[in-house]
Amino acid sequence: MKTATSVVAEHTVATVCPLDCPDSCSLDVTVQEGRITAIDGSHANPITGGYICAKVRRFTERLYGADRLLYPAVRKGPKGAGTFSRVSWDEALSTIAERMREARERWGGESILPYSYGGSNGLLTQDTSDATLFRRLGASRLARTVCAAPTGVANLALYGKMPSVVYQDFPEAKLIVIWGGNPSASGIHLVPYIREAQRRGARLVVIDPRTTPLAKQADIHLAVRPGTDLPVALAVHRHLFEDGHADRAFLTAHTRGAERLRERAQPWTFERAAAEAGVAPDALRAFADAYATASPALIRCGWGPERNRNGGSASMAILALPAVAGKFGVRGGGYTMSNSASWRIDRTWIGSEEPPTRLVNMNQLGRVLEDGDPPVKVLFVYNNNAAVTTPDQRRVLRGLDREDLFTVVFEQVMTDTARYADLVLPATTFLEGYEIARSYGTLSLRLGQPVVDAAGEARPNADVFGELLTRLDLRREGDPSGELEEMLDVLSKLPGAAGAEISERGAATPPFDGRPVQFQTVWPLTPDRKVNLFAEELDAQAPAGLYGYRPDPATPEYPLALISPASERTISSTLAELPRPEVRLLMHPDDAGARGLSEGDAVRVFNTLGDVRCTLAVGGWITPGTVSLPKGLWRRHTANGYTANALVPDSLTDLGGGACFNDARVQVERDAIATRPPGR
Ligand SMILES: Nc1nc2c(c(=O)[nH]1)N[C@H]1C(S)=C(S)[C@@H](COP(=O)(O)OP(=O)(O)OC[C@H]3O[C@@H](n4cnc5c(=O)[nH]c(N)nc54)[C@H](O)[C@@H]3O)O[C@H]1N2
Ligand SMILES: Nc1nc2c(c(=O)[nH]1)N[C@H]1C(S)=C(S)[C@@H](COP(=O)(O)OP(=O)(O)OC[C@H]3O[C@@H](n4cnc5c(=O)[nH]c(N)nc54)[C@H](O)[C@@H]3O)O[C@H]1N2
Ligand code: SF4
Ligand SMILES: [Mo]
Repeated sequence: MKTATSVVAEHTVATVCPLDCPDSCSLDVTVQEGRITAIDGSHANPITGGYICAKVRRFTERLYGADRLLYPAVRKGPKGAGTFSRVSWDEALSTIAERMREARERWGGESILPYSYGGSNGLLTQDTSDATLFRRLGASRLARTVCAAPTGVANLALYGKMPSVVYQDFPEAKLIVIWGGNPSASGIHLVPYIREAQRRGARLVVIDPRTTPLAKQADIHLAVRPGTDLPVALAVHRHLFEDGHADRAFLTAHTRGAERLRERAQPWTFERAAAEAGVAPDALRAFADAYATASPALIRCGWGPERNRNGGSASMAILALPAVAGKFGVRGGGYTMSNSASWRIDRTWIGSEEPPTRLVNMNQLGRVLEDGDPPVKVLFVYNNNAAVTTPDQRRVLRGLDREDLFTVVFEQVMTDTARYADLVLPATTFLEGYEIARSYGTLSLRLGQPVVDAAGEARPNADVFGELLTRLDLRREGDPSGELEEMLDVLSKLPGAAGAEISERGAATPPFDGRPVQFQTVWPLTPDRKVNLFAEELDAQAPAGLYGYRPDPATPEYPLALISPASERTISSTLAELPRPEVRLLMHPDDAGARGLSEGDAVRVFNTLGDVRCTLAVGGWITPGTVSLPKGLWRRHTANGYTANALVPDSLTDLGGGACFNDARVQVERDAIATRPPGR
């Protein structure tokens, strides 16, 4: 029985999860005496349905954990060692301002490189005062290409990023194709809608080198070799055109370039594409037939197909299928890609008054740190953990190790990147500040609000970049100052009534009733409102032409394709500091047998770029010839402190300058060091 003394004042605050995940969950956060005691899903966003993922339920372990950064600090000891001593904010900010001034005077503004990606992924913590600061400084610009660049180019070229099918309409489909996506880990709230469709009789196709949880339940699973989606999709196009399944009326009325696409698909017979992808031609034919004849048919394109040399053309070919097959115009038909553009929020004004400067592709960070001209002298990392999430990790670490580089890392926890900082700044989390969270899975735009006070001296991005604007004499009249003003400024720039609605009730009314139907309520946003099946400018950009296939980079020395997909433990590398079971490289039994390896062995995964030492898991749920390590590992998770990115080349995708994470080709052997007897 509760007595008066045992009742501790407890209250619940409603907010939203802004992390880089398509679901954008609405949260109920329980607070007791100024500390968060529980985080759970609410029903404010119907998609959340009262539950959230296990990792964000554990977010308090990050908030109050030993890795949390509480004070600004300067490096003591060698770079990478992670030894720091506390300084005041005033001292930290004046040091940064001084170093930036110095670099700009001596080496030019472009010697300053801001480096950031999603972080809290909302509209407030990036592309606001940070962008203003770096543009006015004349710093190098960053091409944010580590994710979604190829799919973004494809979706823009084909459809002008037309809004796409949301989770709620998946149950309307009679055929669902999950193409290189694993929502069971990377967007868990989609899964019940797929199951509902299956209950209603829909067929499920999964195209993935791994037997993902959904692949296990699929009617057809094409376990393709990574990087071969382009031939697979082109073989389906060929079939549609050749066997009378192409929707001629739709093609004439709503598309251009169909003939060029047909020509490029022509060489890809089922047999040839299947051989390239390592699947049975009959299975590929069965998929093509099922797709041609089902309605509504829905393709959910994930981010697996984009992360290789053919990623742009592959995404184009996949997303073009519903146009050629005539799958639009019905609820539950068409495609799903990122919906982040669906709110039509224009942020191109940011820094547009400043002259353009050098554009650095973020996937080549190591390269620019080593060989940049002008050299990078000040690196300012925020919303990102480059030391583990960027290709060619060894080169990135060599760059971060440069004694003449002044690195600032603005972070929530002591990440592997923060360990390389000359100066670390503590950042608030989404539970300690405001955020405007825009979903890219469904259509939701919600306000996140501070639930508790900031830990230690942590400060929000807006405050820190705003303060630097002042200290560098770059502040102009009308610039918002501090987090609250910045938020009001962002709200005032949102289209239509969105800003007012968010101020009033914390959420904006989604466009198209939140459930767009492609070619019924939403149409392509291309200049001529048609689907552009063959963008000439992309044909000129792609090294092998648009829809041109570049062969597998495997060699006899490095025959295995290494992939590193999203795991349920982290969001990219966020939350990787939490305890987890031992990390293992997954390998098919045939590949293990051929190397005399078995479950639990210490192995060395290597190529010319580097090696990763870890433990082996053997299982049939990955296709032979492909091995897998989780995305988002920290250096502490492997025996030698390297992650999958130590094996990933910094080459770029055919379109969009994207990362080729899944073009890593490797060999695996027993780890001679680890198996040496102790005391060597
Ligand atoms: N739990 C969790 N959720 C996340 C994230 C996370 O790290 N953890 N990350 C978030 C972010 S940043 C993103 S971008 C999304 C990504 O979400 P997803 O679209 O699911 O992307 P990935 O996990 O990269 O890969 C998806 C699937 O593609 C397969 N795959 C790999 N290479 C290929 C290929 O060449 N072809 C095909 N057909 N399949 C391939 C992989 O085996 C994997 O099952 O998830 C977001 N959600
Ligand atoms: N091998 C391999 N590597 C990959 C991928 C892969 O599939 N394979 N996937 C790639 C993909 S899809 C993505 S999106 C990238 C993501 O790579 P990153 O952009 O590095 O993402 P995270 O690892 O989540 O790191 C984000 C950091 O931002 C910090 N942060 C969050 N909110 C704030 C804030 O408000 N202020 C400040 N100052 N900091 C904040 C977090 O604490 C976290 O450490 O990783 C890529 N890396
Ligand atoms: S990470 Fe995704 S599933 Fe987890 S709480 Fe956030 S939005 Fe929801
Ligand atoms: Mo991503």
